[in-house]
Amino acid sequence: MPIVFLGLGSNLGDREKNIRQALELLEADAVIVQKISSIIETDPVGGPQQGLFLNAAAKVETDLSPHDLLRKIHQIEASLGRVRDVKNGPRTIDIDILLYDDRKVNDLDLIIPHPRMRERAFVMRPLGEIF
Ligand code: PH2
Ligand code: MG
Ligand code: MG
Repeated sequence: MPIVFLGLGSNLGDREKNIRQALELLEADAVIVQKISSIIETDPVGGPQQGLFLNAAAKVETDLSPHDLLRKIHQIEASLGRVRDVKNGPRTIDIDILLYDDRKVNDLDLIIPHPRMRERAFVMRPLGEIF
């Protein structure tokens, strides 16, 4: 099965619960969570003034295609109260596909590897723990 690394972030509501629930909802359906990094508190990068984030990374296995996984991620984000208004603004949960096996995807709605992951310590620190 393809191995996928996900980045998770939350800075609204019960941040840790949001991250754990997101992983449970992924596991409920077609995704096997293999490893979860520690959850770290990070300063917001970009966007408006907003509260501190909790960030984590997860190693998962799934037979879903990249786009089917993205669709599932958007459903889970919506079910956890994510409202997409301000770019890079506060959110209950953000789930990003960082890496999908060795695949490269360059579509309007999905770029893999995640184009900004390498410059973001809030992604690379947790990812480095489980990679
Ligand atoms: N996500 C962003 C923008 N800025 N900052 C932190 N600390 N953590 C995030 O997850 C984050 C961010 C866009 O997705
Ligand atoms: Mg993001
Ligand atoms: Mg995202």
